[in-house]
Amino acid sequence: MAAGEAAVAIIMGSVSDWPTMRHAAEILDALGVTHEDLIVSAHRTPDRLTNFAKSARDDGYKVVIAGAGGAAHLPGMVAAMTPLPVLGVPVQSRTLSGLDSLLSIVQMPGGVPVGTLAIGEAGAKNAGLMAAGILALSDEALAGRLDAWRQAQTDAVLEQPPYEPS
Ligand code: RP5
Repeated sequence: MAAGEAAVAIIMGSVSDWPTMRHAAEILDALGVTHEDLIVSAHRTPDRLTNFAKSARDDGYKVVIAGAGGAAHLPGMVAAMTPLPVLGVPVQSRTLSGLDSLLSIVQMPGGVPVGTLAIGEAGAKNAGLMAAGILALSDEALAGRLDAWRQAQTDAVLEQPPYEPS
């Protein structure tokens, strides 16, 4: 997707983050929200990070979802260089199960916000939903699709566990 066509940028520190971050992409697809998915590493591709973050608003993005694991500086560094809302997803790391990612992302200094979600798949999914919620504030059709998605989720909850015939 060319710059200017996607409402949401989903960026991640490594291709190894995609199995987590694809859950954000899937929610946005289900809600009809355009997104572009990019690998942008704070440590391995710092110039790519700077170029992305400094031009993100002019490129037409409205929300950035940033996922990273371990020493997860990506969401905070992007937030330092763009006024767009940045939603951070702590990716579950092998060594510390994502607690390192969570603390790296959530403990921003006052003045540079990153909206931090839960560790892993749930966080990525909720980042997609939150991005859609932000966009829905100025998009009635999307607000309707989001309401329908939530209603379907509610309708899918059983009132009782399914008993096995004995
Ligand atoms: C972080 O380091 C990435 O966000 C990823 O979660 C983690 C491991 O990256 P790889 O070594 O798998 O590329 O920068």
